Amino acid sequence: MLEKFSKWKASFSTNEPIDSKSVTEIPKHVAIIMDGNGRWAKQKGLPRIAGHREGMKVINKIVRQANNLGVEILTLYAFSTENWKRPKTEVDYLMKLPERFLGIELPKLIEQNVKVRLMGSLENLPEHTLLAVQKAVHETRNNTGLVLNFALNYGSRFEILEAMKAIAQQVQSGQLKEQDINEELLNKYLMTSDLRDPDLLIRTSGEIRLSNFMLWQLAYSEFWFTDVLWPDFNEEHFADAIAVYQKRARRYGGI
Ligand code: V0D
Repeated sequence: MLEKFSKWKASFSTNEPIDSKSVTEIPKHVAIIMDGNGRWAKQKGLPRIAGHREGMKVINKIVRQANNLGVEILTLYAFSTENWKRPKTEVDYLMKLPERFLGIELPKLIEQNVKVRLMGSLENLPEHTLLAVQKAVHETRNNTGLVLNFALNYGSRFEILEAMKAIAQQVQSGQLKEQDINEELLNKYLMTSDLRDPDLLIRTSGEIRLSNFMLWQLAYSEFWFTDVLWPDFNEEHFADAIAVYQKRARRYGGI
């Protein structure tokens, strides 16, 4: 029934109603747009790839801290469907980063009981990148700690369109009725079907936009923006974001 999406979906949506009590709690799902790597390099007179390399080093610090704080899911926006438009040399370098990162970090992630997960279309990735990420997913599949969800070649509109097409097919073949289409059903067709929605979105580098990231899933999330560039982002900034999240009243379109 959902075979087209079997590579993304593992089980039904676990989104649960959230009430005001969760305000003082640690956000269960934190999503981060890791922006500003190119700008960081430019400011230092270095090539853009130097910024990407430095940005990669920040990930393990934040993973460790998120895991220690009791965050359940950390989603990192690593490469968007739009990033293919960048110069080939930069794209080629970026595609080597998953292997480089995992070569160093996979044993440490396993040690920390982290479960690696991916969202995005993996079809267009180079073979070497695909093999590295699939190995990480496989070797951490039984881990029960932090879920580390890499958004790789991910675009939210593409994700929603693919879900719409799959639902349309089901309706056309008579397996679904129009009346069956609701939020819960759409959730099941998204690449996040086995994840709750993010509680907190962090974007670094001063840009105040979503850039096609998790448009559906961020409908009720708290947003936290900082001018800090991703390579300069550290545990203290992450703690600041969580503290702000904890102070904000969360209201769901009403009282
Ligand atoms: C560059 C800052 C880790 C953002 C971080 C291919 C831009 C460093 C990964 C990674 C990138 C992805 C999947 C995975 C393990 C690691 C990564 C890309 C870029 C895009 F399973 N860092 N990183 N992927 N950068």
